[in-house]
Amino acid sequence: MSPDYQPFLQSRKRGWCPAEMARPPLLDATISAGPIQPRYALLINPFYPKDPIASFGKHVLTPTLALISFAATTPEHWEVQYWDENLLDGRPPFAPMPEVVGITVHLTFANRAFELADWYRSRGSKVVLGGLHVMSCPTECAPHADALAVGDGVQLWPRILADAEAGCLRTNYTATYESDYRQDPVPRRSILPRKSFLTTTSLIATRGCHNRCAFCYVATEGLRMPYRMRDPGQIAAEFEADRQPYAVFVDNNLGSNRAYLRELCQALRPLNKIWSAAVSIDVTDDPNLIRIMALAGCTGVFVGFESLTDENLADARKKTPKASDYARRVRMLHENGIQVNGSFVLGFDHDRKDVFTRTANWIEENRLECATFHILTPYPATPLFRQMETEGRLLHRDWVLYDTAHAVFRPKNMSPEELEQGYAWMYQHLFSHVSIWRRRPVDWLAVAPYLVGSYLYKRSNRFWRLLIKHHLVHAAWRPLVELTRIRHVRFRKELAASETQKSPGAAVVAAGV
Ligand code: B12
Ligand code: SF4
Repeated sequence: MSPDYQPFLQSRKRGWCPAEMARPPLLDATISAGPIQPRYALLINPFYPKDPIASFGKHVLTPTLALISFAATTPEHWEVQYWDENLLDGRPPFAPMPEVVGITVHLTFANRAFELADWYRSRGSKVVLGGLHVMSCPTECAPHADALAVGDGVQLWPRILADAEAGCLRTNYTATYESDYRQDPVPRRSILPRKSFLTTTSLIATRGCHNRCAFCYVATEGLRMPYRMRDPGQIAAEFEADRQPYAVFVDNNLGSNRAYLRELCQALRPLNKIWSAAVSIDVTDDPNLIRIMALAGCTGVFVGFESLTDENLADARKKTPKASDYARRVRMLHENGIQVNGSFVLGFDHDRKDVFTRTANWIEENRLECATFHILTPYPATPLFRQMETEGRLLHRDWVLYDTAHAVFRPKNMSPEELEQGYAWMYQHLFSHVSIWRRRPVDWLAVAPYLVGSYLYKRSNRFWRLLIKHHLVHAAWRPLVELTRIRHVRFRKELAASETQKSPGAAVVAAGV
């Protein structure tokens, strides 16, 4: 095992975690270089360790679009294969050896990406690294790559392959995020292993965000990502073409431009399908838009509340309503049958040791169906990172631990250990029988599907591992998802007929990623 995974494993004593969820498959050094297959490109989503106290299900809810978005620009005379190491299928393919290997790099799996890159390069493949970590730390990535792709892969990939083919690959390729987003091709979903995801329909309608929170990758130095939108009709057509009942929007914030979201909902409504998306809570400024979202099939939203303390939100430069108004806004979503998966960041400068119980109580009082917790993490090249670095508060630069499940900086009002313990307590508490029960929907008819969803999603990691290992994720969930869709279509008819709706239809799928 690579020593890079040791600190991670040592710190993971908090739940059941089989080896294959904690460490990647071995890259056998004794495998010798086979013949290179010309015009064959392999795209790899590297392994990252899973947090055993959170749900393993989250990782196979829907695929990342990082690779399949630009795979769509591969010229026809090239063969392209997709490999996601998190699907537990062992080491990535090597016979025949690809001519080009494209790897997406995030900071938490940068070490694994480098291991893979070194392994393929030493056997003759040309390795191209791209993704968020290449953008924020290019000099760290460069020694492991034949070429770095900084920025939008959709623009870069065809250039890279053309140069590889002509034998003149350059070491650096850069592109902005400012092209006309409507010109992008449809992501190439045909290369995804359909059986391995709850739904293969990850959709992305917009890029960017109207906020620029100091801790978010959107605020990375030098990154210009204006809010760009695809045509609503393009998105509806993609959803229809993938033949799945349920889609997950992976947009940073689908609610950044409300006029656009309204148009998108109009395009989605006739499909009679269901979807979830990340939105910021200010989307509830317009109650009519919430109703329109529900009528268009929105069953859940992933909301970055981040904190219940206004001073923390101000420090993070998040433009958001007052935390005291969050409860009313959550009620509005619930009244329209939209489940709320709240995302909370722990360890801000105004957080004291009571933040854990206070946040957990609020989640229960407001019956959030699901909640996701993140320890505040300064991503390199963000304003938060600079601040922590200047204040001498960073504990280390061991990126594998920058996974929002570890304290990597010195918090103001508690110790790093207390922060990690509080974070672990929050998951254990919110996934407990008693808390799941306290958060049941008000409407009794919605309680059974809520309980099924909660128990399968939150308390079944052994089951998830089996499903993933045996490619049964899709087969096991499809009937439940279809049932949710049918219930939701019925609910929408009632909602359309009534002025306001007070008896929401519950979903068994968790909202958002
Ligand atoms: C889907 C998703 C997931 C999925 C799948 C993740 C996976 N890697 O398989 C799930 C739910 C499992 C997940 C989990 C987590 N995620 Co996540 N996730 C996303 C999300 C919402 C969408 C990703 C996506 O499809 N983007 C759209 C694609 C098209 O954009 P892109 O990735 O930037 O790719 C483009 C370019 O970068 C470039 N490119 C990328 N790779 C390559 C490679 C080559 C060769 C080339 C040429 C180009 C290229 O071309 C692409 C087209 O322009 C993003 C937010 C977002 N909207 O991006 C967060 C995000 C990536 N996740 C994040 C985090 C923190 C996590 C977690 C650590 C959170 C947690 N504690 O649970 C976990 C753990 C996963 C991990 N260790 O990486 C952060 C990462 C921050 C950072 N600086 O690294 C993000 C940015 C969210 C945020 N706003 O903070 N996630
Ligand atoms: S609202 Fe969300 S996506 Fe937008 S900058 Fe803030 S954290 Fe990032």
